[in-house]
Amino acid sequence: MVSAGQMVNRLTPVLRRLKFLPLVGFVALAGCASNAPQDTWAPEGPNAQMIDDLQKPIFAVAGIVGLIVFGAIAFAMYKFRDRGQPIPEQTHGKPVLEITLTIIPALILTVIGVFTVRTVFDLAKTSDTEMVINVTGQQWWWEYDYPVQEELGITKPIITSGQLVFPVGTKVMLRQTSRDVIHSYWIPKLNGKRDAVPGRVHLNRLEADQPGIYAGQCTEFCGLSHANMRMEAVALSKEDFAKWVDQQLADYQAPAEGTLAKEGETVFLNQCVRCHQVNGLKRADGTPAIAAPDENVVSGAAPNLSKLMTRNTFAGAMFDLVTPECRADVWDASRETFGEKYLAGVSEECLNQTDLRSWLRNAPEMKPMYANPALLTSTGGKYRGMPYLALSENDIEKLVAYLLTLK
Ligand code: HEC
Ligand SMILES: [Cu+2]
Repeated sequence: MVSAGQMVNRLTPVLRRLKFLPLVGFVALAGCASNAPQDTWAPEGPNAQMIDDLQKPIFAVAGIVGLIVFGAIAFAMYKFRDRGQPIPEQTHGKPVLEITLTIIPALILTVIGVFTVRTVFDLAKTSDTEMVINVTGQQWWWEYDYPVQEELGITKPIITSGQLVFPVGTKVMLRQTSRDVIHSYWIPKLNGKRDAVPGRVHLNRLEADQPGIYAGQCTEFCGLSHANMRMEAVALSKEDFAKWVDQQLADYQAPAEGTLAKEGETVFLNQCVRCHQVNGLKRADGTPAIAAPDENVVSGAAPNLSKLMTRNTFAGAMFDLVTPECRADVWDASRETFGEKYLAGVSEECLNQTDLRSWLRNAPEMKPMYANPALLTSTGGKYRGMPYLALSENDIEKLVAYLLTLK
């Protein structure tokens, strides 16, 4: 008979080894989250579907093989465990068994390989492209520029950031590159990931079946704020997309004289235009205000703010430009009303004043940009991201009023 005390003594080392089990449990439970916007197992477009159709069977095959292998190991460990018996007779060579165990995996891998290569080629297809968007990554936000495509109503180039807007049921080809280090573009519900590499253009196909906002984030470690480099792909119905294009191409509306927004425009001209472009904005002397971010920023670019208030996130889709209630309203909208709500843009009531003001007050505090401030000097005084500008609260007030007019 074993006493309870001896039992505990025998079990303790075993239990000690199992202390990570709760962690495994938590990780497993995390897989059950219902609100998982970046779920790779829930495709919502043909490319993601192709990947899903490939990965599910492979996962099953790998799972079965894994179970057989682990089962065989566990069985052998138990059956032949050390009980003080002498070392068994040593043998060498079992050709039939060895050849069989080589042929079976080779056959499995060949079948998987055929399907994989086929999918790789299908995913790489670009000959049937219906629309092109250039995607440029930089620390730590994405820029989207739409070259002229008359058949889509894009009669002038459109430049935006953070949210990639495109029509549903359209084969969109992203032409990806980077202005600094390697980033990677991934909207899990729409396609696999593809790196954005400086000096190269990588093609990536995106297509969504339904209107909606599809989330993603940079998937190649790219520095301090890598985790804050997000993206959102916004799919609109074809009619709504046409409206979005008109919205983006609409002329600049200067704020009326004597308004707070007009004063904000002056602050903007003094403080912001050296980095940020607002198409159509003119200086007091009537000359166009052209931004020259390359002199101030490491990547050589800053987001184009012409239609800032038509997006609903900012700074690499990290912060909401609208209040949580207004954003929930857009996200939860049924497929029919989604486009209408998205196109409405940011109203004064919906503006997330708190985050936008904090951003203008001290952007690097909101989004880490320098692990070590000395780096600012070593990069020749150029900024990586938006700098601290020591603006007065008064100027921030005016700027917010002005930014609200940019739609
Ligand atoms: C030295 C260049 C520089 C100056 C000057 C500057 N910014 Fe920025 N700004 C940036 C960069 C770079 C980003 C992108 C940062 C990121 O997302 O990490 C940015 C981001 C922003 C964003 C978010 C845009 C988006 O779509 O994500 C807003 C809004 C903004 N700046 C407003 C302003 C205003 C207003 C001023 C003037 C008071 C100003 N900035 C001055 C470089 C600058
Ligand atoms: Cu990145």
